[in-house]
Amino acid sequence: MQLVEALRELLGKGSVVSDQAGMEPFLVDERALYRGSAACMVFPRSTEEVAATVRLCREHGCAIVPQGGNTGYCGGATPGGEDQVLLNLSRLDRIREIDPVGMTVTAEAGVILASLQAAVEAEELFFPLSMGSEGSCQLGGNLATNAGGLAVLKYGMAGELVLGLEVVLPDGSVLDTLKPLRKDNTGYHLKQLFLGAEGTLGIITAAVLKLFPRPTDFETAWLAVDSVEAACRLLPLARRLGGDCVTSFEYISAESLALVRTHLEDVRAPLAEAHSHQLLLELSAPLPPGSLRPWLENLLEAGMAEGLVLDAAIAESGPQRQALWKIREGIPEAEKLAGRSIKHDVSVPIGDIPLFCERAPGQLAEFEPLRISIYGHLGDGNLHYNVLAPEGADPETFRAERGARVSRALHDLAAGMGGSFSAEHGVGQLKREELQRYSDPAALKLMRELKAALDPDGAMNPGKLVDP
Ligand code: FAD
Ligand code: 2HG
Ligand code: ZN
Repeated sequence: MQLVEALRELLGKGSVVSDQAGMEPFLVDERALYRGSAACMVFPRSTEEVAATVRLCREHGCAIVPQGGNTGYCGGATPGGEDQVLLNLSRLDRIREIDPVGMTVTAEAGVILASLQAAVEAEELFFPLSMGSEGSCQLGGNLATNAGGLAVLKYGMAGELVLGLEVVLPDGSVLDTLKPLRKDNTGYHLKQLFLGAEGTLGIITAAVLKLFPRPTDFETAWLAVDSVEAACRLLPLARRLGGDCVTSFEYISAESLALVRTHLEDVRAPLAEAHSHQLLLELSAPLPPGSLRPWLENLLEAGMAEGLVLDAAIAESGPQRQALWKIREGIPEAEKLAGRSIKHDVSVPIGDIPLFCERAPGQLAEFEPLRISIYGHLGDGNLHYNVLAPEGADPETFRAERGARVSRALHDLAAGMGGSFSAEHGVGQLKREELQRYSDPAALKLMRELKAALDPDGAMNPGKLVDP
């Protein structure tokens, strides 16, 4: 094929893969919902090579699908045909600069999130984006999906951590807003266009990110709470009495904990008795170790006095803290090992989470029997309300027969409560129909117009999010 040869000439033989076996692992998405195909796969090493690749593909009328760590949940990085080139960013993996005074880092899109965290920590600084996939997801993918994760409550979503971006546009030109400025009101904030655009408007090649002082004191506790409502009432109390240091406020249902205990090794229940509703609460700050303990004790006492907290286990060491996080972060893996789940990533205004949880079983009544694993970022009003086949049933058949209707029922419920069908995982190809169904018509029109203005030929990640 002419284009593949031209790409080999441009990038070098070692940067182009066109055999099926070599491409195979990159053509299937994390959840194995999609199996794609592509003319070839390229691994450019620099912004210039990305730009030249885009121009060459454009000349040949070929579309481009950007791919980071391929951990996305909505099939956004899976290519859709042999008229598409899969552009993997993993070789753009340099940290260009860490500025300890301005507290910023300039890093390329292919840097793995955990490597970025480690690099800045070595400089006594902190990049707060954190999630179970951090060992393989990449900065570019995090920004393209505007990922959430485990510390949004304190630090915000991925996009809120960005000061500037470098983006290769669909015409092959480079947009450079890569300035480490905290304040810069000079017209439209163009970087916002690409945060959460899932690669449909351009390819992010680098970013300037905000850093924070590295937390040195952590208080992590596993709490049993009386109900989801009690958990929601505890949140403002914890934030008030926690000295504004509450970093994570994660909900874990009994079913989610049971899945982890059944399917992962070396997992002990943190509390002696079984409870229906649990929280993983973490306070952290750049303070001398031990400083936060009185805050935590104070808030636990207040929570118990109000009947919200039933029991608590406080991590007394780094390994104990890690053991608690292993449970929370292990839930997706445990669900996978249990035969996979029908995943949901809904958000509603935080105070309405109890109402959502009260109404959801009614919405799902016609699909019984089923198992429900509810967990997630309660402090952000975002739950993963995941549905599994009943014990003994075939998970694939269950999903095929009921998946779409189960999801529709839960998404309708969230939307009816002013919520979102995708709080943090994006749209990709999985939730395009939902985007049409739930979006404000004016918003949808504007999205299409923006797409048409930036990418009139629809050459950037076609079939994802919206088409022009
Ligand atoms: P990919 O999957 O490769 O791509 C995702 C999308 O971004 C695609 O549309 C792709 O085309 C586009 N893209 C990738 N790189 C670029 C680029 N450089 N420029 C433009 N577009 C690009 N997500 C959360 O939000 N919160 C969580 O807590 C969370 N936990 C997870 C836990 C596990 C165990 C797993 C497997 C996933 C989890 N995720 C979570 C989902 C996923 O890890 C995130 O969406 C992540 O941000 C995707 O990054 P990636 O590099 O793997 O992107
Ligand atoms: C999490 O919060 C991720 O662990 C994954 O967003 C959610 O697998 C899921 O359902
Ligand atoms: Zn999540």
